[in-house]
Amino acid sequence: MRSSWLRQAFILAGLPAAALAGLVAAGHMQTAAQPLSPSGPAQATQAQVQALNSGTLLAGTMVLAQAGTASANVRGVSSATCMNCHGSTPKYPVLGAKLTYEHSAHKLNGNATYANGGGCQQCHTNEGFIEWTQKGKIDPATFVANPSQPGCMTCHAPHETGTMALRTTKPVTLVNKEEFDGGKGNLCASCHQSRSDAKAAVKDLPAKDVTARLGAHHGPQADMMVGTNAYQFPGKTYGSSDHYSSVDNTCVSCHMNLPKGRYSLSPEIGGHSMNLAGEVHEVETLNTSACVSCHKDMKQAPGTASWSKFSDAGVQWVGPTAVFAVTASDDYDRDGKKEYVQDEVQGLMDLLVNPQGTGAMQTKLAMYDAKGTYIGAKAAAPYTAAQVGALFNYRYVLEDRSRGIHNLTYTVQLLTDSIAALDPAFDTSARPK
Ligand code: HEC
Ligand code: HEC
Ligand code: HEC
Ligand code: HEC
Ligand code: HEC
Ligand code: HEC
Ligand SMILES: [Ca+2]
Repeated sequence: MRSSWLRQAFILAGLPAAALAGLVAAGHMQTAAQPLSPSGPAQATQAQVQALNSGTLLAGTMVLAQAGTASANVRGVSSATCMNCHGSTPKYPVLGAKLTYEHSAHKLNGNATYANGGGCQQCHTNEGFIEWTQKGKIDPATFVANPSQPGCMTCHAPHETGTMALRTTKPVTLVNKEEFDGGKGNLCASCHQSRSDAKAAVKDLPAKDVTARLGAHHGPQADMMVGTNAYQFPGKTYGSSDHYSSVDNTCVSCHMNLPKGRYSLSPEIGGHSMNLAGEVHEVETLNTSACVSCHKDMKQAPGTASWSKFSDAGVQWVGPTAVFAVTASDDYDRDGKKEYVQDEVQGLMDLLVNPQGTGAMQTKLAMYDAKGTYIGAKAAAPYTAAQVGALFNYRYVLEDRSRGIHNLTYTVQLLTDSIAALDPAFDTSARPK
């Protein structure tokens, strides 16, 4: 171990030296070419502090170094600073945040090793995202040698800043050049955005080019919230509902709000789980705590429809799962009943593709088979832009995954127009203005 002073700082900070040794061995920490090695009381000179701050040394010691600038007494200050997060009465609830994070897809899905390189690392790996925030781009020709899932250090930079401030909250320019500016939700939008510009992707195309991958990619939530970058049919006007403009910090306020009260707090919903749905003592529970500040009577209700979700083959259906009990103001899917908003949206989705095989994209066009497998690229005849657009919109809503909650107006408009493009007999009178 070259930097024995570091070991000393960790010991002083009450952290086991073994933890440090493990990190250095794992390559998480860089040691300087000329390590600082004060013997006796820990002292840092101005030059040493500059070396630390230049980033050539272990990031975790910067806090310590900055503090050291004033007093040059690393010992006292460093342990106090570390205690803000690692002490027994920490200023920041690091351990609690970690508990809920254990239930997040960020931790659990494990695509960091798969979606690495080719530009994928920007959103799928901790290392790639940090590189992107620092350089404004990543080199798609490189890949991360030991990639890790998005984690604490992806969204925060505690060892650089000494606080749990977010690594970025800059407004995000979406792929179609529209801006997403949703406060702290800008962090989320940096990754949860479409990777494809609908205007460029949707045109008359030979069937072989209408592949299983044509579309927005898995997380177009930022585009959906703004109400942009789906295929907008010529001659139609599109609008948005209020969540993007009225919910401060957008994504963060709804997804990370903590339920309150005895027995309601659960690591599966709210906080760093980022889930709005989970199980609380084996009961399927929606996190309505995120909604009640505005919709004061928000409740959950059993869902009636199975929920279509992306699968590698095409679509699969799960559920029915619980829905937010907000009755729609119209019968959007024209089945004669005004249902809860998410059930109406699912009804519209099922008019395009459903498990009975009677959806417009299964009968009017042979894009999906009865099982929900995508077969569209095998057709003989080419597709028109309107047909490709309907497919784009179907996938955009499917991958948004909120069944209308992010932006009900835009969602219903897109689906209504897409169904009507394939089935001119469809009654569009419930389309929101
Ligand atoms: C701009 C950010 C971004 C880039 C670049 C990106 N992804 Fe993703 N990807 C996401 C987000 C966000 C999700 C999760 C979306 C959700 O769950 O709604 C996701 C989800 C996935 C999933 C999981 C799907 C599932 O439901 O299991 C796979 C697989 C995936 N991406 C592969 C890739 C590959 C391969 C690449 C590179 C070719 C890539 N991604 C590039 C943001 C990105
Ligand atoms: C995907 C991004 C993301 C990841 C990963 C993440 N956080 Fe956070 N964290 C946030 C956001 C957003 C907030 C809310 C910030 C705010 O309101 O200022 C937050 C807030 C916090 C806070 C409260 C800060 C305060 O000022 O009270 C703590 C503590 C925290 N996170 C710890 C962690 C820990 C520990 C991990 C890893 C287990 C982690 N975070 C992983 C995004 C993330
Ligand atoms: C602003 C909060 C904050 C401060 C201050 C802070 N840390 Fe951390 N530290 C974290 C978070 C968050 C993690 C990740 C938690 C986890 O994964 O369990 C972490 C993790 C660690 C780890 C485990 C290795 C790793 O990277 O996950 C070590 C060791 C550590 N910190 C040492 C220190 C030392 C030494 C100091 C003082 C010089 C310090 N920390 C100051 C927030 C902080
Ligand atoms: C570094 C990029 C990145 C950031 C920043 C990020 N996410 Fe994610 N998010 C992902 C990826 C990638 C996945 C899918 C995980 C996987 O496949 O490995 C995901 C998954 C999710 C899921 C679970 C979806 C599912 O399939 O169950 C939710 C919910 C989510 N993110 C919300 C948020 C929120 C809210 C924020 C901001 C506080 C945020 N994310 C910030 C990349 C990111
Ligand atoms: C008005 C509250 C609200 C806002 C704001 C919001 N979401 Fe959501 N989001 C929801 C609801 C509700 C769902 C559906 C959850 C369910 O029914 O399981 C959802 C679903 C999701 C999912 C799929 C989760 C899953 O388990 O399948 C992801 C990922 C997601 N949102 C990310 C985001 C991102 C990123 C932003 C900001 C760009 C955002 N959300 C803004 C309420 C919100
Ligand atoms: C900051 C305030 C705010 C929060 C938080 C919020 N909403 Fe809303 N929501 C609104 C406003 C404003 C509207 C538009 C006015 C209206 O239709 O009531 C709206 C509309 C809706 C609609 C559409 C109603 C319709 O038929 O047009 C649904 C559904 C909805 N919200 C669900 C939710 C859910 C679920 C959550 C929590 C996950 C949530 N909202 C959180 C402010 C909020
Ligand atoms: Ca209906």
